[in-house]
Amino acid sequence: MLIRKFTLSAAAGVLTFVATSSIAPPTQAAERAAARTFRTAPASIERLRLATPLTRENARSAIDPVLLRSNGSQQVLVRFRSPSVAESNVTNPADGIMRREEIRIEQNTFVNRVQRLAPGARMIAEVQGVLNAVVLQADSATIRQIAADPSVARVSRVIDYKLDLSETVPYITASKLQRVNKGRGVKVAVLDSGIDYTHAAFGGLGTAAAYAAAYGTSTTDARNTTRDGLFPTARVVQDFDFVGEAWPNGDLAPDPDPIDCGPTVIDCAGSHGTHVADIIGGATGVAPKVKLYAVKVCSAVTTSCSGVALLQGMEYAADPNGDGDTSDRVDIINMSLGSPYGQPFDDDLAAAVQGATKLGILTVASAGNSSDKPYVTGSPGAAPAHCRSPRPRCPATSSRTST
Ligand SMILES: [Ca+2]
Ligand SMILES: [Ca+2]
Ligand SMILES: [Ca+2]
Repeated sequence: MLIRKFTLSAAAGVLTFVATSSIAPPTQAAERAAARTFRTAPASIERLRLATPLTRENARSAIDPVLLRSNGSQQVLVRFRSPSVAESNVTNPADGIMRREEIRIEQNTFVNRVQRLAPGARMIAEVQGVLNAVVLQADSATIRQIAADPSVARVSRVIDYKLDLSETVPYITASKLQRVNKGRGVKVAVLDSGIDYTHAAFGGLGTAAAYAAAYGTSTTDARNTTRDGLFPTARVVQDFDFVGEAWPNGDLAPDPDPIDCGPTVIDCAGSHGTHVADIIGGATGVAPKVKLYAVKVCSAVTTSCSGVALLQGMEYAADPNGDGDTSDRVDIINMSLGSPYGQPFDDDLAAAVQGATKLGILTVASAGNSSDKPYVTGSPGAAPAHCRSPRPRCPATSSRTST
């Protein structure tokens, strides 16, 4: 048997519902495509359309025009003409430290000048490394004077950003479903790099101390091989680690704790599974009431996923307690991963997807992450799984859906 290596998809939101029963003849498909009404972008994006195109030149005005129309005290970001540490092309750490101190002196001198013009102005933040800039709290009446300082390149608004999921849920029309059921009663196995079940998005404490208690402080820490009395939790209810922390640089080393290897751990490439699980069933996810099964099948130190562990993980999802009775199977298996160019007839994981579908499990897998080239879907997303009707958990339609 050829054991493929599967790779975590870069964009967890690019998914294909694998379960299909038939492919419509080309003529019908073409007619449906011609009649399809495409959704418009979310309203918040429509509102962002510009009356005139944004160009490099008109984007570089010295003062953000919105600030000139503002009143009262404002937070403004002031960028300077002199280069940041990053822009200074320093070649050793000592020069970088020296350049940072030069910039800091320049910034403090500038702030002193501003406070002589506007005594109420104060500095909120300063950066020298990635950008040479300070953030000021200043009265809008003084903005032109601030921008006139010879060291200043630009004065602009401080823009706050928001989590992408806040618009994703309504855009994929999941909001309508959430009004009916937020996934309550649905079991979803996330076959990935594990889940950080101590994360606040899953009802955990969300502290570094809680994570360290569950994972430890290095990939060789024994705490990432044991449940330590910290698992299961209310949201992440079942789990298994089919990989361990060393593979592919060492042997597969299964253990009962699939906690994801997070960024606080040295030499760690994890977190993908936690990210995917948050999209699915985190506090602000698509279906925040689902029960998550954390099935670790991907490496903690690379982006590879073990073909062996994936098959074992699918088997686990179909019969979590291993007693041969699949009535305890999950409802959905999510695999945000794939192998480029895989085809259903020569891929064992695709065959396993078909088997899981016959057991009544809907499998969701990534597709379209390999750019615009032939066979872009890859495997197991290309699996021609059949859903036997009338199984209550089978999709009602027979269409393949890419989102
Ligand atoms: Ca542990
Ligand atoms: Ca483990
Ligand atoms: Ca069972």
